[in-house]
Order: sequence, then C-alpha cells, then structure tokens
Amino acid sequence: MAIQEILVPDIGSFKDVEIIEVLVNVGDTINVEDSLITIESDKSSMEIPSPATGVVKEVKVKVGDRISEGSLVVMMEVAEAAAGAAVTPPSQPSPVRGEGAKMTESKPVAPVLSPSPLVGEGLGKGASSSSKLDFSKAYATPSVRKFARELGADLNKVTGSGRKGRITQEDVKAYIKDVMSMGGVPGRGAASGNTLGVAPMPDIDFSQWGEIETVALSRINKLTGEFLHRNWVHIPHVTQFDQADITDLEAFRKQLNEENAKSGMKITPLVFIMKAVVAGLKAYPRFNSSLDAKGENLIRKHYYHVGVAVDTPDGLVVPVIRDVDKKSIMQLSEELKAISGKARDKKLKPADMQGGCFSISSLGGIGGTKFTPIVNAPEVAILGVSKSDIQPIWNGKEFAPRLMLPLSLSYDHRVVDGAEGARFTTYLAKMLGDIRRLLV
Ligand code: CAO
Repeated sequence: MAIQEILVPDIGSFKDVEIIEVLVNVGDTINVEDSLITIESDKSSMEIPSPATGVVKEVKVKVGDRISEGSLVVMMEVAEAAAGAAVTPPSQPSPVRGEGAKMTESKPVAPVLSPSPLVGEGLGKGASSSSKLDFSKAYATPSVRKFARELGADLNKVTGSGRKGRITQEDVKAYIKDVMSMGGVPGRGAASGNTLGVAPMPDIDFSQWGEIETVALSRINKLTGEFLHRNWVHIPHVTQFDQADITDLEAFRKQLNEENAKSGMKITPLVFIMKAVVAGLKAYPRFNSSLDAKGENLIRKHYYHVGVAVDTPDGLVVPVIRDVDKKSIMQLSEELKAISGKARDKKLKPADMQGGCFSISSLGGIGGTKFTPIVNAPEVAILGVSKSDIQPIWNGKEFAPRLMLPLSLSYDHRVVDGAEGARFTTYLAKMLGDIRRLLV
C-alpha cells in the first residue's frame, strides 16, 4: 500500500473555482470515477472524479475553498502497483446540471435542459420505474442523481436546500423519509395520470399572454399534492352534507371561555367536534377502519387518534391528536394549540402525522358553507367543518333563530355505504346538538 496525492485535473481555464460540496470523508473506500468534490463557477458546476481506487486518508479541502488545476484534494491509500507520482483524474469532470449536458465554458449551462438521451431510450423493457425517471430538469450532482435512482426517488419532487436550490443527498433522504412516513412509494408517487391512461398536462408558456413569475412549490405543497392526487384517484368519494344545531353548545363554550379567561386558554368548537367524532367512531366502527393492501379485509382499530388539518404558510399538514377518547375538553384544547403551533413553526416530526383513524378539516374560523374534503388514506373518512351561522329553524310551532354548524363528511364508498354515511352525520349532529349525550 502507498499514499497517493489526488490533484485537481485539467478543468479548462477554470481557475480559482469554489468547492460547493465535499463528497468523501476520511476512511471512505473510493473506486475509480467516484466523485470526490463538486466545484461551481458562476457559469456551471462539475464533479471531480477519483482517478484511483483506494481509501481516503486525509481530506485536504473543505466547502468554500477555491481550487484550480493541480490543487491537492485528498491523500489516498492505494495499492503499490497503482501508486506513482501524484495523479490527476483521467476522466472528464461530470456536469451537474442536466444529465448529458454539454459543459462548455463559453456557454453557461442553462437551468433547464432538454431531457437527457440517457433517459427513456436504451432502457430494457424490464427497467424499473425509478430508472425511467427523467431528472433532466433537476439541479443535482451526478452522485445525488445516482443515489436518487438507486432509491427510486423522483428528484423532480425534491426541494433542494443547497446553494441556489441544488439538491443534496440529505434532501433526497428527507424526501424518502417523508414519502415513507405518509405510506407512499418514492418515485412512483401518487397515481400519476399515466396509470389511468390519461394524457399528461401540456407544458404551456404563459408568458405569451402577459407578464408572469414562476414560484416554486414548497416541499409540503409537493408532498401534499402527491398524496391528495393519489387519494382522489384511488378512492371513490361520496360527500354527505348535514348541519348540527350548536346553539346550546356555543352557550356552554362561551361560558367555559369566560371562566378560563385568566388562563388564556381558548376553547373552540373544534374540540367538541373531535369528541363527537370519537362517539361516532364508536357507534359506527367501519369509520374507524382501513382497507388492507389487497382491499380484501377491513382493519378495525380500537384506538381513537384524530388528525386535524392545519393551514400553515408552507401548506397543509395533518398532525394527529392521540387517544381523543381519553382526554378532556381542556386537554384537547391545549394539545390542539400546541400541535398547530408546532405545525406552523415547521417542528412537526413524521411520527406526529402518523397513525390517525379519522381526520377533521375545519374551515369554520375562515368561512364558507360547505366543501368536499379529500379522504386522508389509509383512513376511510374525513369531516369537513364550515362556519356556523344563525338560521331560522322550525321548532314545530314557529321559526326560531338557531346557530347551525355545516358538516361535510367525505367517505370511501368501498367501505362505507350511503346509508351509513347519512347515519354517521345524523349521529354527529345529535351529539353536537346535545353534548350531554357524549357522557352517556
Ligand atoms: N364556526 C364559527 N366559528 C368558528 C368555527 C366554526 N365552525 N370554528 C372556529 N371558529 C372560530 C373560533 O371559535 C375562533 O373564534 P374566536 O377567535 O372569536 O374565539 C376563530 O373561529 C378562529 O378559530 P381557529 O381557526 O383559530 O381555531 P380552530 O380550533 O377552529 O382551528 C385549526 C384550529 C388549526 C384547525 C385552524 O387554525 C386551521 O388551520 N384551519 C384550516 C384547516 C384547513 O386548511 N383545512 C383545509 C384542508 S383541505 O381539505
């Protein structure tokens, strides 16, 4: 064994270029052509590959260093036969933007390139779906692209946290973690239009009709969109509308808030709705179930964890409040405040959003009369709540002003029949109309 200096190869007239990524650590075993560092000029990025196989003994550079041809990158232990003078990589550095992109100094690499000839062509029929993914528009190094392909992650859906939005290996890992935590398959995403044989959406240049700007979707937007799309396509939805008379509940809620004014704890209608939902899940257990993967069995749950859709600046998230049946109205109010705060501060962990039995999407604080929420699979139903308002309700003798709460229950029609859907909302309305019944 001998120690070899690995130097920066001929990189054209690139001089004094910044290192934006160091891809190896001391102790790593490196093969010929494995990337060592990524450098970036104001014109383009490229990876410097290793000219030898060996073990990294010392890393002589760090992110932010500036290098030129001949700069020392790493000290590597190589087999005696391979050792000689300091070596520079024999192969061409690899471009970062767009697979198959031509790297030329005079022509900056465009942020968007046409699809790589490597993608789609020359793939055997048996190629996996992940190997067919077109990453040509993703801004990532070849090693990150390779990593994403190996894991079947669709780079187009990964938000880059690196410089200028470059996607790092950590971004790919975070994406995979998110997808897995939401029960998905990386790369296959949700139900893409193709699974239905539907033509893809056209790529339209809107600037032909006026001024435009392009705003990237957040990571949450992309993930939520993917799962909503999957659920919308896979689940036959029906939405049942109803309304609950919450006049008495509202009087009680206001009284509680007055009594607790000093503590600063605010009770909203949502916590009562959570309690009513749990009563409904107990009375109609099909709503507290999930279909198994083959769609042949129902998995019935004997716990009562309720997801609550929270609107955050970055998009919609659904944290789960556990064991709602065992908690008081005050405890639920505290927990709702804490978890929605955590959601808005981007502090939710994947585990905070897992294990829900049923979800509630409340737009009551905003407005609207009814809407059709999308079932949050693998759950089989979701309750949409809109803003309550005073309505004239016939009490048998006269019209009386009552505070009515609109309910919109969407359910998976494979699991829940229409009659059961109507029974569930009727039951909810009964519970909310007289919350003493929640104690019975
Ligand atoms: N009718 C009338 N008023 C209502 C109401 C209803 N159904 N629900 C809540 N309110 C009132 C509250 O009492 C509160 O009033 P005060 O400020 O006077 O006390 C006000 O509206 C604001 O409530 P809130 O929205 O802060 O609290 P919440 O407990 O009702 O909801 C949360 C918490 C996290 C669910 C909510 O803030 C949120 O993010 N909602 C949006 C969810 C969403 O985006 N869903 C769509 C998903 S797509 O299907």
